Amino acid sequence: MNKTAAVINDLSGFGKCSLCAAIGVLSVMGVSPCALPTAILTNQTGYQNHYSFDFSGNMPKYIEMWKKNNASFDAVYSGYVANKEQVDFIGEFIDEFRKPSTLVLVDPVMADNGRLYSAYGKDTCEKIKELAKKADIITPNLTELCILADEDYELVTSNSNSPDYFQQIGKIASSVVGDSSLKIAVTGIKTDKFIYNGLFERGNAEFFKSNIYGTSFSGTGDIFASIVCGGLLNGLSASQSVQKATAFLEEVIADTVKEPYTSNYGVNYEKFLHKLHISKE
Ligand code: PXL
Repeated sequence: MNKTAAVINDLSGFGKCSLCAAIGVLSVMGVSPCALPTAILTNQTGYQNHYSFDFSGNMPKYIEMWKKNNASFDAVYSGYVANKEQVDFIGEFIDEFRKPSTLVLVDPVMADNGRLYSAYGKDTCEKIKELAKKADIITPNLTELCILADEDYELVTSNSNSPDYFQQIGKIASSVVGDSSLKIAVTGIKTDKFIYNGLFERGNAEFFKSNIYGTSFSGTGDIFASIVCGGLLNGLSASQSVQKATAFLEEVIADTVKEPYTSNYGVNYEKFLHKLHISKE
């Protein structure tokens, strides 16, 4: 039987992100996603016009009904929240459904390119910092890592071409790990020449290089986190999973920029999804 992942994230009509990305990626990797929406949006919030239906009022029913139905998950994977109370809810959900073998992946969605997303305030970020401590692995972008570590993103990235940049980011990641066993997969570490994803695990740092294509795209963080989740549930190491996600996104982005594109619409990943297929035969 397929492994199952409870995916707590929003459902956006446009943006190729969140639940849309997670459902496609996990399914092709042989993992059954069980969707718990945090909000239903016409499109992700980067678009100038969007409408968000906050799903908070319905979320407790999921814990109640899923428990009554004896639901059980191999992973709990959370992402975008519509308000700070939902962060408490996710913590509760993890407490209710976590078994010793459960993978808890928290994607601490908050911000990108140095800017908070429009639905996020400081108090939500403070709660997400606490939620991250419950995870086995988190998948922040560099902006989110800086928020988790109380570091100034502008200051950190102003050092991006110095020889000690990667060491500096390693130290920032270590400050978030503290003496826990948390793993951190960080996306979007940019230098003049390349963009890297990093993996920080048990005091080790590894970096995975990609070419730069000039723009960031909606949904790539969600595709990344979903591949890492699927990889880990398929028995890949964190390093193998991050490598797989990095290589996949590099190919997808290289293809996306061959045609007219918009950052808000997201990437041409659908035609590449088959490459993530993991056969269980
Ligand atoms: O991919 C991050 C994300 C997820 N969900 C919504 C968003 C964003 C980023 O803007 O707006 C609704």
